[in-house]
Amino acid sequence: MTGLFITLEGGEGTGKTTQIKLLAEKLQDSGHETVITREPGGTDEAEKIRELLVRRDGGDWTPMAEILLFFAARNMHIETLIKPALAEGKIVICDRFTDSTRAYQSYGHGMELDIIESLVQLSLGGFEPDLTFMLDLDVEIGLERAGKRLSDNGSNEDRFEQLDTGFHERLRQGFLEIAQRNPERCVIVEASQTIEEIAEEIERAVQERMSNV
Ligand code: T5A
Repeated sequence: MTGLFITLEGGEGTGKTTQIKLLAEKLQDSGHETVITREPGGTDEAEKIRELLVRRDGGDWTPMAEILLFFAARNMHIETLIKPALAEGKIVICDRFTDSTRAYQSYGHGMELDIIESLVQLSLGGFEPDLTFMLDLDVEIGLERAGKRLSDNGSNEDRFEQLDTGFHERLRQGFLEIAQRNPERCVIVEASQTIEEIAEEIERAVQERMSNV
């Protein structure tokens, strides 16, 4: 028996974390063993790499060093957490995955997409999610929501949100293009709907996917 690997993707404040919790609750209520995880991070080792990425202490990684850190964390994450959980038939729901590297590091920061695709092959053996939800939202609304979430939670992560609107518009476009190129895996979700409407849409798509497996 093999499980199902679901990822939620999108720009800042699009509601990924909110929806992951709701989806996991629904799946657990209907008897599915579910694992929630996130990137960068998800395992002890990968969370240490997350620390390196989110807090620069005044220094900076070169773009290539940054990408290699994301893939080092991802390799640990899939080998020690994601694949073993899937092998036990669990549903793994991950907050961001390789599509975030494609969107942020390539569409946002300009790294060649071919380099990222080579690293997917080299470090992950081409491993991809079974199902990806791309939460699409107006950039200004997303940044406003993300800002509110940070001030409510008192987060001390400071690295990623501080980029200009043009960067976030490129990200949004990037996620949409990735979804259009991978229609068998990706579902675009209009994230300006209410939390409940989005949750229903996601749950329906997951049920449909499970009934087709
Ligand atoms: N990164 C990551 C890369 O550059 N490359 C990579 O390869 C990877 C994996 C990680 C950062 O790392 C970068 C991208 C990121 O900058 P993170 O910790 O994952 O950051 O944080 P974000 O994903 O950026 O978290 P966000 O702040 O964007 O939040 P979410 O999870 O999208 O949104 P959520 O659910 O926390 O909601 C935000 C607020 O909006 C409200 C919520 O209640 C909350 O207050 N909200 C809604 N309000 C109205 N209507 C709705 N439908 C709502 N849904 C949620």
